[in-house]
Amino acid sequence: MPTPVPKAELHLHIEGTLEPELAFELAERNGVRLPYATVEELRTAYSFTDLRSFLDLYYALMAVLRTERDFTDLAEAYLARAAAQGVRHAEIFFDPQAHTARGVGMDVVVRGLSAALRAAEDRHGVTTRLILCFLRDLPAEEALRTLEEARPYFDVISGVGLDSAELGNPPEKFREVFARARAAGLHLVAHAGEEGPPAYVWQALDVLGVERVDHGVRCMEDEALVELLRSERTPLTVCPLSNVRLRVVDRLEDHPLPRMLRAGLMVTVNSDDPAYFGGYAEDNMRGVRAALGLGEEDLRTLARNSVNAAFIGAERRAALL
Ligand code: ES4
Ligand code: ZN
Repeated sequence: MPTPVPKAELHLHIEGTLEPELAFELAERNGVRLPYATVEELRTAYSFTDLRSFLDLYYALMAVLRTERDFTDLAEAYLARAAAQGVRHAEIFFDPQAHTARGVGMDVVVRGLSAALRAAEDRHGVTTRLILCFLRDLPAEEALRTLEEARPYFDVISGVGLDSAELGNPPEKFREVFARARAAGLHLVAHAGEEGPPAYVWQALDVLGVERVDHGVRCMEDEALVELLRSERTPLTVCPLSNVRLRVVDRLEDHPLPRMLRAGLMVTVNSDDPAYFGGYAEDNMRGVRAALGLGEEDLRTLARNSVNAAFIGAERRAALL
């Protein structure tokens, strides 16, 4: 691969970095039986047609993640790949409810992940943040309980987000939990406008008070919303390969990214669940360059936006720009 452009990754689910090879290795180590005979058979299953079929496999495979070491190995494998793709700073989502529901403790998840994150700066020159995501298809009370369970770890958790099945689970459902996270000094982001309508993006901004919108591509259906996002310079963490795999767009060639850039939106390019969607950060950059005819100037803008939208201090920002 030619030298990738230095950038920040701001939309990455650590559980979505589980490659079939590591899934088998962890299954064996933990005595978990996977309903697939070979790595190839599992790799074949990593192809779906919508968010629901993706999420079904994504949650099922988490059964192999049991110990602190498993979470450390998962994050370490991701950080090595990310560094090789020019990622200099990574803000990493995790889904604690998908683990605590299986009897794996918050302590195991957070301590396992943060061990890998702590080592990443020395090992790879990659700085990191950890963002706790609430599963929006579960009741708001469970999100509140999860936030309280995570409170002892707020020193290593930078923010909260909102993910999983969007339709029928609008941001306003999580008004109280986001207010509480804000009061604790955490950063706020939310998935909105991926499969959900522009109204969900409005709610994420107005009701939850998010600083960035994850995906947000459907904002393009609402002129007033585009104008607000543009004038406020609200970052949108767009995930092109994910949008193709989950049929948010039919083909990469149809992706609204160039229109979003021309509209003056602060867009960034990210990988979402790279083990499942066919590529890591630079693969997404190369994909949009090839399919959408973006030039060097656009690619520099996307990389610069990612650094400017990161939850980092002035000194690290200056070092990355
Ligand atoms: C996700 Cl692509 C996507 N959308 C919503 N929730 C998610 N969790 C992991 N990947
Ligand atoms: Zn996502």
